Amino acid sequence: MLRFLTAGESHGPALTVVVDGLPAGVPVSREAIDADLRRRQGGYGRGGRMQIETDSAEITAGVRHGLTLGSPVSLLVRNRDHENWRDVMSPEPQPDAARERRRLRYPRPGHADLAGALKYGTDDLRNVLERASARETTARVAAGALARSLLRETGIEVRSHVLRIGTVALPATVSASWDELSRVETSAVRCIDPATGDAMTAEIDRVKKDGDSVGGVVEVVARGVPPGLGSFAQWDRRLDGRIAQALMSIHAVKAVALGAGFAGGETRGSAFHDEILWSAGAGIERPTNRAGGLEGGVSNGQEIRAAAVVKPIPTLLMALRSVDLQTRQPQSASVERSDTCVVPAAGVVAEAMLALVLADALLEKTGGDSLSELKAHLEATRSGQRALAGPLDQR
Ligand code: EPS
Repeated sequence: MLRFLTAGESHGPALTVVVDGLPAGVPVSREAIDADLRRRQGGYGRGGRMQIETDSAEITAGVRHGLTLGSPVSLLVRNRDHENWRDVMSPEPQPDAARERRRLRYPRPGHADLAGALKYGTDDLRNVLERASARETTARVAAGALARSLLRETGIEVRSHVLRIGTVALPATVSASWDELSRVETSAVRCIDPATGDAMTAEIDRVKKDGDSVGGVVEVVARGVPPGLGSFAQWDRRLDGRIAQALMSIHAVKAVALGAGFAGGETRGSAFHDEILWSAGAGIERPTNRAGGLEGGVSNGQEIRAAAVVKPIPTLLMALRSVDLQTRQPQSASVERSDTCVVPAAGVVAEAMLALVLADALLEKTGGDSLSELKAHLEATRSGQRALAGPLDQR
């Protein structure tokens, strides 16, 4: 229902995203998009590039007087750094010197360099890494801000926080409450606990001093999600699978867990599943949420909770062993200016991806060409659900 495509190279002129399928009447503000772009640029451990960029989205289609028209929305974020790469990244033919100046021949273990070179049959890794770069997530966050705006209109909100950076983690028993999650906006590492946050920044400092990089784990949480999004009727309609794919598609993500995730493999059923209670005043209630708001591939009305493991980024000052693709001789991997840790930023990207998946699933459930039509359909759904499972006085 809601589709988006991004385009753009890391040091090219701009990133572009086209979002198709938003109903008419959704509020869109450049300030709100830019606020999310700013959050993605932040986080302790970023490198020099973020000092150059001040990401800001130009709205080039699909919005009139602050509201979507129902037509595709197109956003453009210019790369300021492109000024320094004009000839290297020029779409026009250039003298060989421009290509040679920033040619990369020594693939970085863990990056797309080698797999991309073999895929496209090139020994100039620049042609691969420019698009494989996590710079692309800028466009996803811009698209996510549109999805978030639609969701906000229906009472659905998405937040994220950092569970772990390297060896420093929140205790596994801590489940961040919705209010605690709002605190992370003032934390350099987007951690709910200031002491753990300080230990995380110290970990990043240590790693940076060694010329190394460090990964971590983020959790993304959505509340206000109505029951019944997604479907168990077909494998590819399951909301759990769609969320996992969206999060796994984020650069550097190596594992995704929904709710208690991997603990499900080591816990008995009686201690794992979330019991179903009912009271006249509150209707159906769930005392726990180990399922992460998803049962049978369908949202169950609880908070949706998903965690993603972000590997350490592959560009290391302390370069790993690699091979010169031209001479086949051993060679240390290429070193580009880079970040030490992108885990806090990955949380903001995860929010965008979750918002896009939820907006898609919501539109699938409600339909509606305009926001008011969507809201009316959603209210009819909610009222049916209250009659089935809500408090007695709402039947
Ligand atoms: C990235 C390398 C670095 C990061 C970049 C991702 O960029 P540069 O090569 O220009 O220093 O800063 O991330 C971003 C530009 C961004 O906006 O997040 C890479 O190779 O993946």
